[in-house]
Amino acid sequence: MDCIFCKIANGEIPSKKVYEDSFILAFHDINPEAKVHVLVIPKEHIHSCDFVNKSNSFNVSYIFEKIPEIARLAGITNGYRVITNCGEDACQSVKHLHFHILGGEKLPEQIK
Ligand code: DGP
Repeated sequence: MDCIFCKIANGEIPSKKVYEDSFILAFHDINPEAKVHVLVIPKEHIHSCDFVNKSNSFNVSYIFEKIPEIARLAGITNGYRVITNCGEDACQSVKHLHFHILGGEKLPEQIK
């Protein structure tokens, strides 16, 4: 499958890793929109929020379990924002479910 985040997950494309285990990978966004901008993805290909279902939703709860640890590992100490874009109107550019963690500075009220 020609998915850039699957290629990052399997090591074909390098990334600046923050955290990795059997199920998920967290890495720095190539185009940061905050002082710290990390993406968290499931290793399993899920197109977007629209494709979360009973058989794969474990990935989402697991990612949220791990987000505080990932934020800490990325050096975030004073709060963060978690965003996922789903579909055209939300400008989802990579069609593999991912969660943006933004922090490391005082964020504007609206970002992304
Ligand atoms: P979204 O607009 O929500 O689909 O965000 C996709 C993000 O992925 C965007 O902030 C830039 C980031 N991105 C795209 N390609 C790469 C890549 O090859 N490496 C890394 N580290 N980030 C990428």
